[in-house]
Amino acid sequence: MMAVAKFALLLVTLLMLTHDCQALEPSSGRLEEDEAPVVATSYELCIYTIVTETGKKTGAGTDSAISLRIMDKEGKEVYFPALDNGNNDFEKGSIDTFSLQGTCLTRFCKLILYTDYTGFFPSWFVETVSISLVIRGNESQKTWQLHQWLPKEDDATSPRFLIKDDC
Ligand SMILES: [Ca+2]
Ligand SMILES: [Ca+2]
Repeated sequence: MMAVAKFALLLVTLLMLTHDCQALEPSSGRLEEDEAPVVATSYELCIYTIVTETGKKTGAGTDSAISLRIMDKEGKEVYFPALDNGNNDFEKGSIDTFSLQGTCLTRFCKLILYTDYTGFFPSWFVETVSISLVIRGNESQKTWQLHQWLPKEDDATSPRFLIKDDC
């Protein structure tokens, strides 16, 4: 009888401990509220498809080097220097597609575009930038509506980057 009582006590203690552990981890409950994220390991690389749309205004095109940084809510980021697909990119009225490899970000929400402001009439009028990637069959896609000059038209003193933060 003594052994049975001891076993019962042990069982009750274990149940209480398990309960305490759950109470100490509120974050495990929070995750369930979000849309089930596909979490990639930090060393995993993904293929990004980046599509830029250049405006049709006079001087909208550029031969400057355009670089791109995207970030997620946690501040994880991926940087693509000097986007180049082998063509004369970022010409007036054109749509350019770049396929690049980088650290997987599942829910990117911030974009920074940079220009080195070189070439003739270097200002670029960018309409949209779309970014998509697939992690284990799940696609993340976001289009930024920009519709602005980078930098401000023919103004060499204005910032040579633009930031869109939807985080
Ligand atoms: Ca231009
Ligand atoms: Ca160009």
